[in-house]
Amino acid sequence: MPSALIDSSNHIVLIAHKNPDADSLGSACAFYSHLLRSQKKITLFCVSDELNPNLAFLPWFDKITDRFPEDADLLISFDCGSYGRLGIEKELPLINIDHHVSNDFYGTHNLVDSSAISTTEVIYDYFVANGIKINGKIALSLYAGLLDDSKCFSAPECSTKTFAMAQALLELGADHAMCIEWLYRRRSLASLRIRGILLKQMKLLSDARLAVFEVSLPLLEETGATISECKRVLDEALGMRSVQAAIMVLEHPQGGIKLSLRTDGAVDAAKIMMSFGGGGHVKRAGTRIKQENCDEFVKNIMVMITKEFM
Ligand SMILES: [Mn+2]
Repeated sequence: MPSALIDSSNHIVLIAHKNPDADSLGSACAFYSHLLRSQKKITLFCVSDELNPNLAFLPWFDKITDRFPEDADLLISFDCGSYGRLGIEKELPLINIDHHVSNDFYGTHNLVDSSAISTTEVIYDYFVANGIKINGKIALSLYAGLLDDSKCFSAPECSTKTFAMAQALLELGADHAMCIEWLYRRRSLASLRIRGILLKQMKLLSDARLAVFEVSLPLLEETGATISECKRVLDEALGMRSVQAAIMVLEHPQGGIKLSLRTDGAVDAAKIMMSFGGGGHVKRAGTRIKQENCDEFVKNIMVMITKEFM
């Protein structure tokens, strides 16, 4: 059991994935609060040096570091479907806590539940099962991940369990208004500008079943939008009645391209992205292609998606 590994370690590093979202960071922050009660050294680590400022309301946000400690003896990763998403390579025991269907069980121990709507749900279940007390900071962190991964409780996967967990966390001190304000209401000028441009440039293919967005590097620079701000239009496109899949081809500032795919579930996004080195969930998945000329890749992916419509 993971608890034996935790008990026998001295310095635990909690890892959120590259460019972390509210689920990954919320999970790590919740676990940080929990482990602070032990007499161990705990480090909250993320390889990305620039974190989304909309996540700054999470407890311990200012404790997150991109410097990996030398005396670490245990790693715990949160919301990372594959080892590559951690952005580090260390020969240390690892507990992998996640909910991605594409998770490849890279940990020494794997606490993976692909039926969970968020990684924070996996952690909530673990805390409840082990009688671990959930304080206000933990409740807020877990709620943030639940709210974000359920798309503000609008995802069709929301179940009675989702709402029961939400109720329990609110009763334990999670602040709903604060999460909504930071995760949904606060938007930058750049994010509104890019939204307008991308919706205007959206292409519809295959009888308007596939929506395609292209984001060039100059467009990113000119608007100042972040990658996650760009990706919001994917869900909006899926709101169109004819659209079953929406894809974004984004020129990555560090070279190559980033592909993000959202589907209504009829097309398995994780399966498609896994065949191009990525991963994710049935309805949302992505991959990063680092080579320079990616046109052939993109063409193949489009063909694969359209084939799934048959
Ligand atoms: Mn997640």
